[in-house]
Amino acid sequence: MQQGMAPLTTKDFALPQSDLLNTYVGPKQCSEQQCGVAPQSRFDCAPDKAVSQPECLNRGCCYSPLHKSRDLGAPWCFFPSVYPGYILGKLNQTKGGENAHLTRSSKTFIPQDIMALEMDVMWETEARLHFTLKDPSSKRYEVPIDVPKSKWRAISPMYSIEYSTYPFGIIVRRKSNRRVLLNTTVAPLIFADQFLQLSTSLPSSYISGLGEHLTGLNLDLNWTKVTFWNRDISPHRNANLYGSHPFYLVQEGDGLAHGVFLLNSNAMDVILQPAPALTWRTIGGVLDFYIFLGPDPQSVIRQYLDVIGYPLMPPYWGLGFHLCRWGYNSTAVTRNVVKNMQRANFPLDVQWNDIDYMDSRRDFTYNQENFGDYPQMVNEFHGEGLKYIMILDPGISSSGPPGSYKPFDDGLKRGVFITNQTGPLIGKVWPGPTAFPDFTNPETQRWWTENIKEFHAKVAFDGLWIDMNEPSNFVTGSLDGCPNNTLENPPYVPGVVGGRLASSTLCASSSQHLSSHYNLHNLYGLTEAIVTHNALIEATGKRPFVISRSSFSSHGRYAGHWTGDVESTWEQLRYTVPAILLFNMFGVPLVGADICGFLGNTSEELCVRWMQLGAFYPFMRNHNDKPNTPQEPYVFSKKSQEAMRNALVLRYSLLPYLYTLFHQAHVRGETVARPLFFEFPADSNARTVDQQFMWGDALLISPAMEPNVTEIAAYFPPATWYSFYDGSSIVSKGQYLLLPAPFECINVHIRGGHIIPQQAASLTTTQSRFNAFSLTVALSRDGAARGELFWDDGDNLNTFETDDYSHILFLSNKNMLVSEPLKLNSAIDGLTLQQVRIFGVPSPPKRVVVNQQSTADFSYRSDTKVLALPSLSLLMSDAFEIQWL
Ligand code: MIG
Repeated sequence: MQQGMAPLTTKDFALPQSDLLNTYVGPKQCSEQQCGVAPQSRFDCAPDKAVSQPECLNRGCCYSPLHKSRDLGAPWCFFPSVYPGYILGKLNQTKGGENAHLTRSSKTFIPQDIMALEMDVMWETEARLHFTLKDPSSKRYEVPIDVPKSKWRAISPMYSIEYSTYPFGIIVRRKSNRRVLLNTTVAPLIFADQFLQLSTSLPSSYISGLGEHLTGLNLDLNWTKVTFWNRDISPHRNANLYGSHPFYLVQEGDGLAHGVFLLNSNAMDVILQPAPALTWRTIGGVLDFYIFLGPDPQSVIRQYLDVIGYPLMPPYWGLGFHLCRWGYNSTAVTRNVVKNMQRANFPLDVQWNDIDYMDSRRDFTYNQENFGDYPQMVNEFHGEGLKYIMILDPGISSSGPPGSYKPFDDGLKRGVFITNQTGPLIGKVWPGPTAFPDFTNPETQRWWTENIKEFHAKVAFDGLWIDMNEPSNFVTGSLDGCPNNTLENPPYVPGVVGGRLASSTLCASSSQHLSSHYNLHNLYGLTEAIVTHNALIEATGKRPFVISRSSFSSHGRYAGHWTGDVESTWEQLRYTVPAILLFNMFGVPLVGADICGFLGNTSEELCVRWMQLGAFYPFMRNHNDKPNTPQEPYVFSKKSQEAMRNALVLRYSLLPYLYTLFHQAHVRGETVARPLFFEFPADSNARTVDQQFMWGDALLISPAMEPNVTEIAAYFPPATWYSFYDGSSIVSKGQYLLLPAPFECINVHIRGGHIIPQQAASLTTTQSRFNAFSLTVALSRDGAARGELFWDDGDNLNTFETDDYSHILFLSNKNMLVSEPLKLNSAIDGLTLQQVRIFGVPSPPKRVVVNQQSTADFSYRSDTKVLALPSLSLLMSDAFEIQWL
């Protein structure tokens, strides 16, 4: 089909002049036929309020009540199949694609329709299509993140585009199979000042994304409303949670996938319906859509990250175990925690403190009573090879007498806070009355950086934990409430918890440097993360490590995330798997949930199972709420401690592999923890699996997440899999298997064809980074495998960008394993390879040859078919060759 120029004949009819009336369209225009829409395909014509039949007809819509229980959620008042909308003007060819004007002659039922729009369609790359709809006559707010620009249109795009002239619509197909990926003709485009809506059909019902919400990996299309408005609320179903990622990925059903991103930070709803179809409904900004054609899931993510940015490279220590709780209320208690961990032989890299360290809960202070020797404590931790992180909240105490708290006095003078009509908006958080830094203001950025540097000069923290940055507020809007205006009370309020935009946060109409809080609210956490990331670089000169509760698209370039206040329940444990996978899809691979749960008391069994799963969270932290019984690993029975220690030791042994995965995420836009369907996109059984997951392309993790289980059913996509513990193999055609789920360990399998670099565990990564390496080689059916190691000094800035790293390939084929150092630097000097395990060696070798020399130092087990070389001493920096004959 001709690119971009082929109108749809069915929809392409001219509007009669007599219909160009600037009024509502009366019911007479809705013929019976136009209202004959199946319930699942109805698009809501009354999203703003409940309407009666006459009101509905007066909107020019169809009214037809439905059986309540059968069609629960389907609208009774819905758009007819043709509803007056925008007319597409002449398409002009541009360098990057095409451009046109859209006009409408009749108004909708929403106030302030924008009657003329400009559409820009940019064929940015072969796989990425970008289109915007804007108001050409007045500049509207746009999300201030850097996105790539392409000058020329892609020469052989994977997509073709068709337009419907009236009512305007756009149809995007996958050229290879003509599949319709996007079809906005299914419902009218509405573009009013505070109500922008676009609907599309979906080519399948397997849709993932649209975070942050408590959902499975696949979203429920049964009339679900997904609301974006960053909010401090413990993870609940159907609630807008801490972050916003208006991006989805669709598995098309035959292994192909595509993604759609709406770059818009306003309060928003997305409506999912069983047609299958979806409606984007935002209350500000512009419509700025990207479509990524993959064609496989991982490529879709890379293409999304090409737009929002690839994830940062975390420091090596950041992948170790982190321990925290609210209520470590003195240095003595905090030191004791570390001592107890060490005494019980639990690896621990990073000790944390919550707001307990602060003086009157104010940022950039510490209380002399219980934290008098705070700086010394942190130095001691450093002396033991540990790192240290503490919390910062954005709210700055505003109620002390002038001269008593410099961050506020200075900030006030410098105008760094979000304002209302009278001055800084004052809300209430932990320290009492607080002002809120406006991180979009360059002066605030300088002020925040100076405060971080000054505090760092006293307390040498290594990373920062930024909480409460939705931003959270204990009062609605401000201590003085909020004014009554259209930003506080827009004509349409998305389905936010609390029913008001200001609920649990700031007044929407408060002002920030770049725009109103109404527009910028969802960016508060992101902008704080960016500034904090930059400030840490200035303070430490090292790779920054920031964990933030609130986030928005592109967050992963600057920081990681934890999933907030999860309850210590089995159900919440299970939900953390899709949560971690979704954040990997959002480009935030540095993500974890509070191990053992945050809210409420944990139980010993839950905590053990959570530690086992948590050992496979890319970011691994145990954190607990203040009133709860303790849940540090050392408080439990010997048996449980043993199980937790096993999990920690396993994770630490896998850190070279995990670190390499983070490198691949950083340079290639990959995911670290990923759903099974990313690796097996054509396997229909894998589509919905979200109680198991993979690390990279090689490890399959199958956690036990129910009480009292001794077995679990785990899915094995078609491949050869080996138990990571003993190398026994499973050849799967794509089937569920019952696995023993002993209390002592988590099920982990390695996929045939892969090689995992490992290193013996120690109590910190400071030590373990010097231990001997080992390799686990899992041969494919045809006896081949490959793997790689990225290695560098672990916390210097930009080691990849400045070429200061080592990169080694491991290849196995035809009874031979070789290493190929592609690049070496001093970080790998002196490190040795001590052990190699080769899984899937069919028969006992007669001879094993290491670098041309026969060795007798090997073992072979005929039951598991594992060949082991237990005591090599090869330099990692030297190419080696191991043969078994
Ligand atoms: O209003 O700093 O999600 O991890 O322990 C609660 C105290 C504030 C919420 C965080 C939680 C943290 C807690 N914070």
